[in-house]
Amino acid sequence: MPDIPSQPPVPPASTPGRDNADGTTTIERATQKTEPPRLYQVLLLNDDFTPMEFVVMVLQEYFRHDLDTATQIMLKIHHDGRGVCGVFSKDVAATKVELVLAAARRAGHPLQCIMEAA
Ligand code: TYC
Repeated sequence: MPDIPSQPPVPPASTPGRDNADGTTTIERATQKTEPPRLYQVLLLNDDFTPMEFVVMVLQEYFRHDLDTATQIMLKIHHDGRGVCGVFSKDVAATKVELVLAAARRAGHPLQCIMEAA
């Protein structure tokens, strides 16, 4: 009759990432850090030629601002040289810039629209 041990066997002491005495290897799971996606501001720049009404339309149609907010943002751009239309993920910001520039060129206006990391 074999002796029944009173305690379960103690696993060998190990160092993470090292081979153990019993031929097994202990590895440590790397902690995964997922950063939140970066956000981008889309801005309009002032110029002397694009009509105010066109800029207000852009802010309403492409950035979903109401008439009052769109007018305030347009006037801020007119006075300060630039203003934020909205903050988006990179892909959405890039698409907004493309659509606004295409609409401005179609209408024959030199309006500039850019994106910057927020
Ligand atoms: N400065 C333009 C004007 O007086 C109006 C304007 C506002 C143009 C904002 C561009 O992003 C702009 N007609």
